[in-house]
Amino acid sequence: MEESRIAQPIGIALDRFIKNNQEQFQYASGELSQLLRDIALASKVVNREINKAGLIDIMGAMGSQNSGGENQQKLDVLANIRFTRALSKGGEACALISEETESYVDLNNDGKYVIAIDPLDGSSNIDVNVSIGTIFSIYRRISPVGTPIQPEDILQKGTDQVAAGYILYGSSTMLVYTTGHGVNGFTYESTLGEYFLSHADLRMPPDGKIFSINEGQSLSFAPGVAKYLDYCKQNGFTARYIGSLVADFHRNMLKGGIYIYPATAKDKNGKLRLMYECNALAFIAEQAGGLATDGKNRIMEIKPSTLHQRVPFYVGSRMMVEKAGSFLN
Ligand code: P6P
Repeated sequence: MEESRIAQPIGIALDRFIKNNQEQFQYASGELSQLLRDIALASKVVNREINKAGLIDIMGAMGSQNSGGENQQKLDVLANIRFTRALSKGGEACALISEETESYVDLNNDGKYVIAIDPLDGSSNIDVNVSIGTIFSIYRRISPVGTPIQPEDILQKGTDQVAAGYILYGSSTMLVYTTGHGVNGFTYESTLGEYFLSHADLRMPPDGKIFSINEGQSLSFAPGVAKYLDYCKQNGFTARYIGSLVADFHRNMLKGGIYIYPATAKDKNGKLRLMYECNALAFIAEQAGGLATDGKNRIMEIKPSTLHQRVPFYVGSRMMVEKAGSFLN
């Protein structure tokens, strides 16, 4: 059944849009507004720091590593601080799962929501001025409000998400999110410090001719992946790989396409993280008519076993993801 999508005029401010739609949110509506407001606020601060990165000493590596052993960029750490602080002050979140912290962060036992976030994905692109992004998922806690966080609050399946989104710090900065009633995109107007609806009820083209994959690792791809790439080339598809997941995903969302990060010799389960990268983009893709799998299974059906679990990731236009799967299985 087509869920109700309240049409909103292009140009409406994010706050007003959230208020106009909050009765669609199946839980206490004001809380979602507060959570999204907290995330939007933090993104405005991160956006400002990204835009002046070349002018102040926040480029380059920290000299430390994150939970996955990846070198942290200075802006990774800054972004993590900004989002953690905004969500902590907001009071709605009880726990935060972040790529930048080994365990989850206990925020507030009275909070009703768990946030999973990649504060700044693709941050190695910062120094070369390539688009980067923030990716987030919002879950409802399972254990009683007011009690300590439990493991079941943290390791929830993607189908349990109540909202998800990304911020793309690109030629313009955009916030794109869903609460399960379609996908809407907002463009940031920095002189006003506000996001405005620019892409109402986004729909991912059911098919496409763009494939995004790092073929530098193709020698270690499974045969089915190699065969699918041959199929793309034999049919004259275009290769586009920015090296920044949110940017590649957003382009495929608008133009149609598939993004693939498969298992490789280096990353036996792929490189991308289920909890704070794949689930959020899978939710958005499906809400826009697309599809996300690990090559075989629907991403959002995967039961997480660890916080920083990696999964192979095939996401984009439904017919392309299905076609890729037909070569793999
Ligand atoms: P590779 C960035 O580190 C990231 O997580 C995604 O944003 C991007 O698509 C991918 O990894 C790039 O990885 O191995 O192709 O450099």
